[in-house]
Amino acid sequence: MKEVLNSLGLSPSNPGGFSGAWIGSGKVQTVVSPIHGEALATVTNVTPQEFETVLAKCHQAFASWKLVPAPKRGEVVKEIGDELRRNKEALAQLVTLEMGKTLREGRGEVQEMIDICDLAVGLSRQLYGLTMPSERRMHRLQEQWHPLGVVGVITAFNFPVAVWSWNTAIALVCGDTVLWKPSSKAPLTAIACTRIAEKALRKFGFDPAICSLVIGKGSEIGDLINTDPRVALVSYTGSVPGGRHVGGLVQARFGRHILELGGNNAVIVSEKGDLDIALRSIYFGAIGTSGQRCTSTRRVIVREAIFETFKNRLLGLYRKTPIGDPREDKYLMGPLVDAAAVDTMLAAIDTVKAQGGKILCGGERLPHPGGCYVTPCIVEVPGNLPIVKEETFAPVLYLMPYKTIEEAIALQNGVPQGLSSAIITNDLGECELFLSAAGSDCGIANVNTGTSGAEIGGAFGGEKETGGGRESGSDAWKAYMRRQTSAINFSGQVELAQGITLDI
Ligand code: UN1
Repeated sequence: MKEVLNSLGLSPSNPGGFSGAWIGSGKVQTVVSPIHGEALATVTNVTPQEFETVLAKCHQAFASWKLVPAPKRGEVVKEIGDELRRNKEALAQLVTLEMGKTLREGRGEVQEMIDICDLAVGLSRQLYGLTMPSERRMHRLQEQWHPLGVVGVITAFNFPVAVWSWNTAIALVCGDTVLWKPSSKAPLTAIACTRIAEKALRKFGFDPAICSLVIGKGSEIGDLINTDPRVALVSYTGSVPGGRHVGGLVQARFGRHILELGGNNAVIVSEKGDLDIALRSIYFGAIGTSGQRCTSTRRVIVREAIFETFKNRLLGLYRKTPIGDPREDKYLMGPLVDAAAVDTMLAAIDTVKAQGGKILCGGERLPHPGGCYVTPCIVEVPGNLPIVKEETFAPVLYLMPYKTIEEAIALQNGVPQGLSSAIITNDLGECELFLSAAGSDCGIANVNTGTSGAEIGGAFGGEKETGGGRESGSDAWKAYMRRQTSAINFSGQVELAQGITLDI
């Protein structure tokens, strides 16, 4: 444990603020691992005054960073990616220690960071604007993309490093500076990443405040970000109530936001699909990260004719789920992030029972000194019961039958969230219907693969209560830049648009 912390530049006690220098004199927080309840290190939160210092520096750094040619900014991101490659194993281990996902998933998360850096490096030479034909003679109409400003990145515990990297790698090549407020449940990984970014920025002689950090409570430090007009864009990943709060504050000052909130992701299993593919995708989707991904599979909608067969095979897998220390390869499921998460899961199970759900397996707290372990749970439900419409951030999977594909799609869409969805089918008609305007209403709609594990190349995010924001690949970068439309007249005369004449 010590070696991992040391190799990433962490000490037994760490300041939680950075903007070129490390500061922090607020509340001292002890970070405890959900694996065994042992203390990992302490972090000193920033005070509101220190927040002001950090934001002022981060904002000041924008003035020169925005003038650096984008491909040069890309070189810094390339260096961050290389540094992540060198530290992949240590960082994955720290992620596992701090929030409890399995090491194989921790490695996957760091890989996701490396991948987005590669994407952003390429993007740094492709921040294209368009030219359009002007309606006027000898005029040119064009749009170009300029850096936006400080991007406030507020992240959740479940992907403590990847979500920062999706935002940061893109924001940096776009010429923005980044102010990161990580989850208070995962501050050590945030310090480790900030050190990596600091090293890369210093290597190229840039102001390290370009990647700043503030660790503190959402209600205090988070709200300072949300309300400050110097923060041009707030990218928030978290719960629906959290997003409603952040979105309201940012909107009230006409700031921009990217909201990536809760999911309630379903897989439709058709009798025309491959059952083995269905089982593997759903099993990983539901128990991966102990059901704590926003893309976790929460509902399975199974064709009536195969319901019993599918249910029994899934139960077989669930009952032998190896649960234990996520650092050991033999375990597929580690702990939940903390004791409160266990309580929330157990409360949801009580509620679904009261609402008519039938517990088929799991849903128990596992006795463990200091760790937060549970057994993954499957509940049979007749449809979207009230509790099923809520996102319970835990390994609880609701199983429901359907008769027609239209009914299955209506069930899939019949929740307030709209992040991820999938269908398992080899029927072309079903597949196309699911992907059509009459199909899934989610930001992600997959065929013959599960709801989680989105690749960074696509834009990531969802609709309805998921918040509508998009991060990561495709053209998501446009949200991190300022679009400017220009009409350039080289005719030597004045010609008004829309055919208006001016007789003077
Ligand atoms: C999240 O849970 O906030 O698609 C992000 C996935 C990962 C990212 C999840 N690539 O499951």
